[in-house]
Amino acid sequence: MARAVASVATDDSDAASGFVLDEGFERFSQVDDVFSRSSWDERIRSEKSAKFYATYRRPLANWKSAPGFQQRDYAFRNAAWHVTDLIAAFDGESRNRDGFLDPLSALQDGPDERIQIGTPADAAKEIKHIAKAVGADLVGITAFDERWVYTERFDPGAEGPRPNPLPEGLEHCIMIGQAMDPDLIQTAPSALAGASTGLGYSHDVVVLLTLAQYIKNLGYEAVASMNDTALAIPLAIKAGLGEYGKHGLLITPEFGPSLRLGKIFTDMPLAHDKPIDFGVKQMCNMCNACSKACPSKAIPDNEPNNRLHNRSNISGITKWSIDGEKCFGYWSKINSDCSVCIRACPYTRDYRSRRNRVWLRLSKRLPKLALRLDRREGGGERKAAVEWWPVEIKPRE
Ligand code: B12
Ligand code: SF4
Ligand code: SF4
Repeated sequence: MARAVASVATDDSDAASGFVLDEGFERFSQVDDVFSRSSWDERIRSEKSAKFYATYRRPLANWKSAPGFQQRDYAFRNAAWHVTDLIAAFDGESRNRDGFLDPLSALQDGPDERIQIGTPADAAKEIKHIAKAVGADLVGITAFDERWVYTERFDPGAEGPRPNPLPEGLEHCIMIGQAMDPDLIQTAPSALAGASTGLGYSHDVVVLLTLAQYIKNLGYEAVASMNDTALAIPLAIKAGLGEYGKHGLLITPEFGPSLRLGKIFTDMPLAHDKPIDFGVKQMCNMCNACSKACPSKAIPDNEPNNRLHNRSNISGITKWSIDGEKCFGYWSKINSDCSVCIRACPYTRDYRSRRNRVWLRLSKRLPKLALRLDRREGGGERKAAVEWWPVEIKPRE
């Protein structure tokens, strides 16, 4: 299958965001992400990957006896996904799941005339206020940036590309962060930990739909998007939600990397946020906890570079990159998604505790010491799934 069409120029905000693009840059096509490739590419598609997806839809015939992979673990994981799955199926017969292959379509048109809400700074303040009231854990706003928009959407019916249209004039992007349950994450790898993913999406869906409908009710355009349409991480960095880590994920000062991202493209005039720096790069330069912990060896412990592991990496950017084929291969083996890299990262901690907020301040000034403290405290260690459940039950023989 052909790669995406080349385009692009460097943006003025790249230096502040820490983005390094070169002439080899090409926008990414969703056809090339690992999930799409598990439909059309024999390098990824296998009986195991088919079984992996099937466990999200119907019960396994034989449950595993390993703790964290038993019937109730899968029952909870799939229940956590339920609201997301209902919304994903909203546009009927289509296999282009809303929120994954298409934007969320469960929205109504607003009035023709637009309600003015003061300056862009006032409007941004109001949007953040509403987003928080609806349940968003983090909100940041940035300019629309076509470089991170997929060149094509994936069409599972045709197993190939289809257009990725966005209305003209959506100059602003609201980034939403939804925390993932830290207690569930600590049990990764497990189907139980997969419930934190499902819950993250289900909360995200409610926040995105409500906020987008509010914007539409004011007479503006709003396109609500989860994993579809565009790459979330570079937009979230630009919107000041956090910094980029060696494990290839956004790290925030509020939840570390333990969060899910959503976005709303809009033409409502909004003031933009600025990228932040709280010392992640220095920390990642001396830490390799994610790389060491990754069960599939998908996270290299190296300097940022522009090498590609395979066609599932975007090209022409100097950054840390993971090998998505290895990562997804592991998911197919365990019949659930994995969050070990989130669990292992020293930034994943409960910042409601004063002690952890002090740790975060220390991590910026003295990262080596902060890292030693984290390891001494047993940071990143796996908790037994049975400890999460209030009642112990014996697995079926
Ligand atoms: C496809 C996908 C995957 C695939 C495959 C990735 C691939 N290479 O194909 C696999 C199965 C590996 C995967 C795994 C996970 N994923 Co994932 N994934 C996505 C998805 C849907 C699309 C990303 C994509 O198209 N990647 C393909 C190319 C672009 O990959 P790449 O070149 O390696 O680039 C990656 C990063 O470098 C970064 N990135 C891309 N462009 C640029 C540019 C700059 C300048 C920078 C700094 C970074 C950057 O984003 C890419 C993320 O894959 C996004 C949602 C979205 N639309 O962004 C979620 C997303 C990135 N995943 C997410 C998560 C949480 C996970 C997992 C922890 C699983 C879980 N429990 O949820 C693991 C972590 C693996 C890891 N360490 O990265 C979150 C990340 C949240 C965060 N804190 O950053 C996202 C945003 C989903 C969400 N709605 O929140 N994922
Ligand atoms: S999700 Fe698991 S397998 Fe994938 S990169 Fe993270 S630790 Fe490795
Ligand atoms: S585990 Fe360590 S190296 Fe990996 S992203 Fe977190 S801080 Fe960086």
